[in-house]
Amino acid sequence: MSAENKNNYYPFEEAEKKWAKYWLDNKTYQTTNKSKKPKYYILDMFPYPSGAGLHVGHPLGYITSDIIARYKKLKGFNVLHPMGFDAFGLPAEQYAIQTGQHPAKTTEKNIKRYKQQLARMGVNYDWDREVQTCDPSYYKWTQLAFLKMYGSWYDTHSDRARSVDELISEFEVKGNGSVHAKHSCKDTFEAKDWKNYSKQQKNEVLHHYRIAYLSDSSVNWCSELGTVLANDEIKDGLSVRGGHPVETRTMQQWSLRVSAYADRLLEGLNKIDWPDSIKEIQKNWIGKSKGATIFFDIEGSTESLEIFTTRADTVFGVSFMVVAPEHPMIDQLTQKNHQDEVKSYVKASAKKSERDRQTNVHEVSGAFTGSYCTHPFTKKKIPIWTSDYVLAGYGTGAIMAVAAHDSRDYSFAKHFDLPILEVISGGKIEEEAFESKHGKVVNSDFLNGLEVADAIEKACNEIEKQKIGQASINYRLRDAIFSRQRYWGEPIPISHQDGCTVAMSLEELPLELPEVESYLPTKDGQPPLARLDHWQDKSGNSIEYTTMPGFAGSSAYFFRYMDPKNDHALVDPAVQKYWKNVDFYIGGSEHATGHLIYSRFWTKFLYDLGEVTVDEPFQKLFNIGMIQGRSSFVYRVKGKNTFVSHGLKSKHDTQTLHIDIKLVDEHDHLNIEAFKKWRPEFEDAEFLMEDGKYKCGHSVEKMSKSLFNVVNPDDIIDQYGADTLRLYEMFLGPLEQSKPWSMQGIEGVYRFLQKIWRLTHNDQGVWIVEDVPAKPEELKVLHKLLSKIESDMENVSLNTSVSAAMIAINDLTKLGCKSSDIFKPLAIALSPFTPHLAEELWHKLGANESVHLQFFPVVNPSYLVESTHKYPVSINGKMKFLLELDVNLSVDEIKEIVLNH
Ligand code: ANZ
Repeated sequence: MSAENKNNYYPFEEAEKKWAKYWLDNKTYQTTNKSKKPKYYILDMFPYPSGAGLHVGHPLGYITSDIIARYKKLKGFNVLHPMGFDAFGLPAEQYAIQTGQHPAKTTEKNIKRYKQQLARMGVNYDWDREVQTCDPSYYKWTQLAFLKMYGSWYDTHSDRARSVDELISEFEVKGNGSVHAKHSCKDTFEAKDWKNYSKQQKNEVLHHYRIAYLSDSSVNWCSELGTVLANDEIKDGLSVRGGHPVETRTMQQWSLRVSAYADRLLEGLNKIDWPDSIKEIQKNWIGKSKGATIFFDIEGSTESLEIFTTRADTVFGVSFMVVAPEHPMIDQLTQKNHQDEVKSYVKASAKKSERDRQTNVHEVSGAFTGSYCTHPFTKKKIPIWTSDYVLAGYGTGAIMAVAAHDSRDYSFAKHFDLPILEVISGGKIEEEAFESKHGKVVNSDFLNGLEVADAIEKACNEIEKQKIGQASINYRLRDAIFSRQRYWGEPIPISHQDGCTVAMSLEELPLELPEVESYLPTKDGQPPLARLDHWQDKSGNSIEYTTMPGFAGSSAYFFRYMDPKNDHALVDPAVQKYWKNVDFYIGGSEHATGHLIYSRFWTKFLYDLGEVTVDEPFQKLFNIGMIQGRSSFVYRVKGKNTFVSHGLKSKHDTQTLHIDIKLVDEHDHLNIEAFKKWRPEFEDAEFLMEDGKYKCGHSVEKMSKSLFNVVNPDDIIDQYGADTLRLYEMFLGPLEQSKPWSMQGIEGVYRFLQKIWRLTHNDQGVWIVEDVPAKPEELKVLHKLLSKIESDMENVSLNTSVSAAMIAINDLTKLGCKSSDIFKPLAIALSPFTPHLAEELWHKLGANESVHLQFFPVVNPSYLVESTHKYPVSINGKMKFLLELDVNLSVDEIKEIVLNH
């Protein structure tokens, strides 16, 4: 910057401060709920305020939504563009355990920092609408929704949630036999049974119907974190947060009956504009499978084993049965002389997480229970095994194994030397399982000769006719475990009385999170809330100890922004009717199976209750790619304090260490002095260099504080200003792509802004724009840009708009443009991208109202028509030069000019 002409330099520091204050003072970004304009609701996935603050990867989405929000305002929409914080969460609690600092304090501090960072980027949020999920005035509504789920059941006839009171009335009149519900109740009872049930029995039955219910469920338990984790919180058998081991345990837990909504979650995908990849992930997650359940009688017992299969056509190929180690009948099935083996097998598989069990398909393991079933058609004896490749929570937790046509069954049969019976022709079953669904059925009695699809139908019909089973649909989607054995979450507003659950009344909400002396579980493994003596309701009943999971607070926050201060409802119905749902939702794809499923479920539930008028929360979804970091490494000779340069490392036995990227220059050379000061242990370090320099290694990884590769947007704003940061983030490339952060090119973007300044100011820094009419060539440049921005906004292709703006400014510079007729619309068109600079120019152009309150200039197509065309001229088939000629010339005229040339 030193070489710059100080007089003719865009003083971004002053300008950005001035306009930030102006927008705040004038409440430029305030959004009203009453407007005749069409609405547009654009939303960022709200962040968890982490202690590390924002790095340059985070703003990519925030800047994108900011640009689109500003553009939509200019296009005449009433735009809702709020921001808030997903403020409950594990890191603040872990930090509290280590330091004793209350998580609310850390969270508040982090939020403050986030807001400062966001404000510096010039984002146009209406901060009056901010929500924080840890604020009791917010979580009151999360708790209320939970209570409503507790008070509801899912009626499959009317396909919606209904009140449990209505269900009780039905039980009182006719029992549960004719109730059409999504439930988990194994017993059928009549009205008189219901009336005779004890309070506790009724309580238990109702939990099998409630949408928010208590049950013994098999959960992923992480003892290191002291809590249960959802499937999407585990990767490769370890917790995503912290990488700790996870095992399967059975615990009493609150769950939400998300599975009741499986079909609607699937169908809803057809009416929303989301990336196909995310829809596909959700479809697989919901995993609808059509098949049949079949009962196999157990030898020597009156009971039968119910299995789920999608391949009823292969029923004659069954050579053994497999039940999950957690199957409720496992003890009953295990014969005396097999007990030791089965027991130790069940114990060992509890140590594995469900993911492990699904992914480690090559490790075959299992145990024979000693029991047999009878084949429903052939009446042959079939051994019953247990193995953890069969999952307890899917289907019936038991399968009929068809070794010849299912690869997992095939490996199992090979391993344990069980028969492999071919029933579909076309494969080489001596080598591998033949899993194709095309082929003719063989060795199968009444199914012989049929194609697979026809055989499935015929087998199902026969199964139903002989009453040995029925057609059935299964979903992979599980109910969502809703209990966390933690402190820093929403308290669950339920108390326990004589073994029954009691809902708090709505007037008692919010049930505020109390103070505790320690954030650790109690000695006997109870959650931190169990430490309190007074954690009781009005009647002295103890209140639930677990708290809600992370997804609770983010499942309906988008409705709260519409009406954030309402004391009487999550959102006023009229206000919700105006804003409907989010038009454009921006965030990362990592939420595909978590937040983006739960919030869709939650919305559908609120819709069923008539609380909102939409049943999909996010109409259009856009996934922003990740900005990765470029990490730097040094290589330490094992056991010594000696570091070898990158090119020499193969000659030594070294250990690779991440180091702060600030210690490395653009050629990857280490600043040795700074490195020695970085950590006391490196003070006496020695170096083996190459050509007198220490060269570091590098790689592209996730941007993360722990990898020391984080770039702070504040540093960039200090050096270049917010407008440069904004433009540069857009300039990096297509938004949906992931890409490494690099500083190459930021100078060019910075110079572009200075160029705009020099176009409008002379060498002495004096404003030189005049009220003179624009020349046609200048208008053409302007309108080309306007039209490009319009189409790019629709396609969210903002990098190409930035390049188009650069070209336009170059062209206007060449044309020596001075006309305010050009600069006025240009300031408006650039304002979404560079809001500060545009506001500065706009005011210099004589305005006294913000540029952000204007209308986007109307594109005039007549300016876009090219008046000349560059004709390629070839001689003897070789293109020699281009000749620019008027487009209105006739062929003969062109011929003449070319020949004369
Ligand atoms: C017999 C059979 C023959 C099967 C064949 C497959 C191929 P999707 O499509 O995923 O629903 N299965 C059922 N319950 C299971 C459980 N709890 N854990 C593991 N596997 C289970 O798959 C359904 C198929 O997966 C079912 O059809 C069953 O194996 C197995 F040639 O039954 B099949």
